[in-house]
Amino acid sequence: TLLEQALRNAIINDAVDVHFQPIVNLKNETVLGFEALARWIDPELGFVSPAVFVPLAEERGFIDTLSETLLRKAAEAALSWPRETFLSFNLSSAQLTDPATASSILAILGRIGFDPHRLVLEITETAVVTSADTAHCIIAELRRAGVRIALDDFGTGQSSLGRLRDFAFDKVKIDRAFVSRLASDPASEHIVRAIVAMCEGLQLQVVAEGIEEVTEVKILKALGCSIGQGYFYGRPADSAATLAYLKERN
Ligand code: G
Ligand code: G
Ligand code: MN
Ligand code: NA
Repeated sequence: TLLEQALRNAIINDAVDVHFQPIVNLKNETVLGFEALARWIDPELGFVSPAVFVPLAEERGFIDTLSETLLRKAAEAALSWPRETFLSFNLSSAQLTDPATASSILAILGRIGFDPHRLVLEITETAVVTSADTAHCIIAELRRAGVRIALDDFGTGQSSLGRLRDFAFDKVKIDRAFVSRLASDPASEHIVRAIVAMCEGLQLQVVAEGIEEVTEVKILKALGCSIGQGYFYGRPADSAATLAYLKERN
């Protein structure tokens, strides 16, 4: 298709870019890390969302190439950040069905000289369901090298609490659907409170996604959630703007 060909060309021509969104300590607003988010503006098609082109690349079998390009770009940019600042990177579910994924990620980090301890990989529940055994092996290999794993979009999709026990995660990211309803919907508040308590018991870090309002920050803090991201703290921005953002804060 036209879109597929345009995306293949964009990858070859290095035209798919990576932007970064801050992840902050809600108590003192220090920046802890950034989530890398793929961005592509095609000269003819205009802005194409990663929600469209990532699934397309998965379906057509070139998600590995796309993801390698994105990780290389993201890690290269992150080399200019303070050493304690982590890089959070989204893995697609198809990548967790391919046993070669762990070694390919570690090889990219090695070539760039990016410390695996600074990398967090975000995976979704769907990803660990489709190919559980392979996903287990990939996650174990990455964690042995120091990479941390975050369960993304928690609470939506095929949630099973058992997965928090069966898989070794380091962090849980509460889906923004709960965060955006915090101020208006008591049920969301109960759900977030329960997730925070459960994660505390399991010694998992909790990150609230999609924070847009100061009211949400206040409720999250009262519920014991101390890490978050969202437009309230910063929209995804390119690597130059991200560096400027870091300089301004230090
Ligand atoms: O930032 P935005 O709302 O446009 O992202 C839309 C979706 O695309 C989200 O689900 C996000 O996780 C996903 N996404 C963004 N960047 C990447 C990426 O580099 N790799 C993968 N696999 N997914 C990404
Ligand atoms: O699926 P994942 O959580 O990786 O996707 C992150 C998506 O959420 C990205 O597309 C990003 O642009 C978007 N996002 C980040 N912060 C906010 C926010 O505060 N509000 C909304 N509506 N979207 C956000
Ligand atoms: Mn994510
Ligand atoms: Na998410």
